[in-house]
Amino acid sequence: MNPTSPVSATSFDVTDESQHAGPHVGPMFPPTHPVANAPVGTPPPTVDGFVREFLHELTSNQGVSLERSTVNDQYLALAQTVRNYLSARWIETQKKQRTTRPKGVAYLSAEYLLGRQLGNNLLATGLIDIAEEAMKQCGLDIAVLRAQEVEPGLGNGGLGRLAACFVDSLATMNVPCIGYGLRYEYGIFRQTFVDGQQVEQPDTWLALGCPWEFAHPEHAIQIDFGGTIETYVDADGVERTRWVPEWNVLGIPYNYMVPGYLNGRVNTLRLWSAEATKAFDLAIFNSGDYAQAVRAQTFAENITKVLYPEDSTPQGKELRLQQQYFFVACSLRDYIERVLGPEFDLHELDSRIIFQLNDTHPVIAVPELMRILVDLKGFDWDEAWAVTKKCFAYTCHTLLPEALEVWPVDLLGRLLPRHLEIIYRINEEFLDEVREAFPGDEMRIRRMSIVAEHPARAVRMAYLATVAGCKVNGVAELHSQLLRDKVLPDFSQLWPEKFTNVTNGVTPRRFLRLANRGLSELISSAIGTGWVTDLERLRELEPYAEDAEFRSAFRDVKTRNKAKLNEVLIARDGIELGQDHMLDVMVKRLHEYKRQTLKLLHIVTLYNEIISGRLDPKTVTPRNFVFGAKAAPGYLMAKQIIHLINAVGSTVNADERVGGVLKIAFPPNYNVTLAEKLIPAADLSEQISLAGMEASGTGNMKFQMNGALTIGTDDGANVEIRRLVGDENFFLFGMSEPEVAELQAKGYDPGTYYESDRRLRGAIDLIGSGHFSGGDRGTFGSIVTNLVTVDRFMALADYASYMDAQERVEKAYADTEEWTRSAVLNVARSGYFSSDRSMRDYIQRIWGTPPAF
Ligand code: 26W
Repeated sequence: MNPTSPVSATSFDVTDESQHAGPHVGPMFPPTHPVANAPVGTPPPTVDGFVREFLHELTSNQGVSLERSTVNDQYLALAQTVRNYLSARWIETQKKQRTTRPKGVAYLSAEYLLGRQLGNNLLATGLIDIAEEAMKQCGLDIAVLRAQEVEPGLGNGGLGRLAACFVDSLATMNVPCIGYGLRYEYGIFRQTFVDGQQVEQPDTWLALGCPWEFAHPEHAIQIDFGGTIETYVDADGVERTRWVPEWNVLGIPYNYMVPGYLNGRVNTLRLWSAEATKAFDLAIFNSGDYAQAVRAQTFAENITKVLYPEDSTPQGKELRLQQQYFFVACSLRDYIERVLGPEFDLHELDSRIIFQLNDTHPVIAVPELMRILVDLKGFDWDEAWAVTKKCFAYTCHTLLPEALEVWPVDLLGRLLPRHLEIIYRINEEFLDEVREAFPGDEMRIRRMSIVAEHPARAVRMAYLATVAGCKVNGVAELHSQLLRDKVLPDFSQLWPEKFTNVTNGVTPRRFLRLANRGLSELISSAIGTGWVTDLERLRELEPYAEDAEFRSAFRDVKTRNKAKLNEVLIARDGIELGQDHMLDVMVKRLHEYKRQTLKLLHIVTLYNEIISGRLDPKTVTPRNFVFGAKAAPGYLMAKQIIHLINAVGSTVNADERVGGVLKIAFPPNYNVTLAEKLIPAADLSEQISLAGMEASGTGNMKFQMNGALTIGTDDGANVEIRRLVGDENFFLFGMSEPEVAELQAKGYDPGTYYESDRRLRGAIDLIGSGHFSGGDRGTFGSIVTNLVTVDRFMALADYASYMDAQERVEKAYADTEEWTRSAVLNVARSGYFSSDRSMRDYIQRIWGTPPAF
């Protein structure tokens, strides 16, 4: 035991979630009684009071009695009850804000991958125990009600989940923030497998009703598109430009509450939904062609119909540009006209707001603000530009060249003619500045132009964001460095002070406190509950790594989390994992740069060595390999890799020679809800992208926080994770980024690795032989050919080193006590990866927003 904070053995006795329901269990988290921060006059919530409110909601909102109610009725009534507690605090927050008028952050993001809301909102209000007991008194199991919620999957992956973590942290830190985005009617597709192949189903997340949104159709905003521009002379004799648009739609705001953790603050997330304007209705009445007019109405509503499921290769689709302009135009108008109001002097705009651009998706906001100031508010150009430059900051989330958005000039000109004209002028003046700094360097001018000439004229949105933004940041140290040196080198040379780094983080409320109740309680029993809002305090766990009793309790938590995961996978997909196996998890979008194939090569090698008699399965560490990944529907190679994972899975799982020591599971439809089950159960976290490709990664942080050890390359935030946990608590492998660059420069030939490594060749040949495809060599032929001849992301070059690292993993795992020691240290050193710290960095380095009401 650590002498400074003696903890009795029994206090490590971590019980199962369901056993914590009763009132007898002392609250580990004195969910500081919600009344502590409730608005004045709010009665203290009691179990009885909660039951009454719940039953009231059930009858008045759902119109059913408890006896006749469905699980959906019960879920909606419970959500409504919680929402009532929150909305009082929400109104209070807004009231205070209207009086103090602090500077705030407007986070502009096309994606928010929120995950389920009920659990999070219960946690934030301190109502978990009361609600649990209240439901019990009604004869209901709150876990069943929580499982009824369909998560709002309004994002693709890392970027959207990051936005959700950031708004959670800002609310918890008492920073005024409004999140703006799109309310897609269909979020990220639901993934199913048919014969091992991905089939996409629509995500009908709104079908059973969403109790968390507040629609405000009365605050609709009209957004224009198309048409032409004209010049005219205003009353003062000044020549001005005006946009004469051709068509328009309405933006309807839907508000969502973003509660801080037990602090009484509730910020707002405002998502926009597109509807047809009255003009369409009129057209329907006046038109001889009724059907055509109704089609026109549907056309308007298409804008927010569906989230584009591509998460790295922009398709340049017109509808996507419509989405982007639609949501930022709504958001700017909303902030300027509704939040600030007509009296506000827009010369001072930067004293009240900073618009943070979450990647390039909202960058069309830059010319939109210029248009508002110049065309609508009568600013002269220089004045408007001076304001605009102070109000935007840009975060880049990628390094893949194909992920950098460009919009063809003809498309932009057709949809937003005035904006294109404004972009041209921004570019002209910017290039003058470059000419002045680098006289006679025409190559540089061409390289830096916001408007690319080849292959077709197009606007480079990252350049526009860099020119307009007061700051540009990458999302991990290595990424920010590469952003400066490789993606935007000319810009960082011109404006070195513009560039900065903010390493990503994740919210410990959702990903530790809520997802891993067992570990949370163990931690709190040792160091108290302060870590939930001050994650660096996890450091105080370090001495407990040396404490055998603590380690044993820590292992018990893992074991229980694995058992829970088993239950979930059996119920959800009929998947049974091996008992007492190491849990090795790779969950993330399917992309070649992330190298799911490298993971497969490891598995297929082990399998091949076993069935060829070279490896005795009894000497292999029993392992469950769990994958979770969605492929963009149009990304064929990614879909084939999914097919291959499933094929390898069914073959290996069924092969008796393996004796069950290798088990492969690929539950479909990986999402936030499943992540919350998988991550707390994991022993090993796979973060194996080619160095220099993964901007940051955030799954890596969630695994570390939950006590998994990482096997990973020196890429993205892995670099910082390894530095913090120490080499001895991290399985590093593979080339470093400079080594990758060097190999690329000298010419990479995957064939040489294939030829010279027997095990590698064996694994690849086994796939090529049709062993996993009923003897058909064609099925996975293109994966094999691609690996052996192209291998853009150098899986073969890192294979040997990866296999080595996996052997180190096996050895380390065999020493249970040492492994647990490492796992505890991983948790203790994960404090830096709280999104609260990321937010502090944004505040200090970019926003200058003092946390205030
Ligand atoms: C279709 C165009 C497009 C292009 C890029 C859509 C989406 C993107 C995103 C920038 C991809 C993305 O989600 N990037 C991830 O952002 C995370 C949060 O910063 C990082 O942790 C991941 O490393 C990065 O891949």
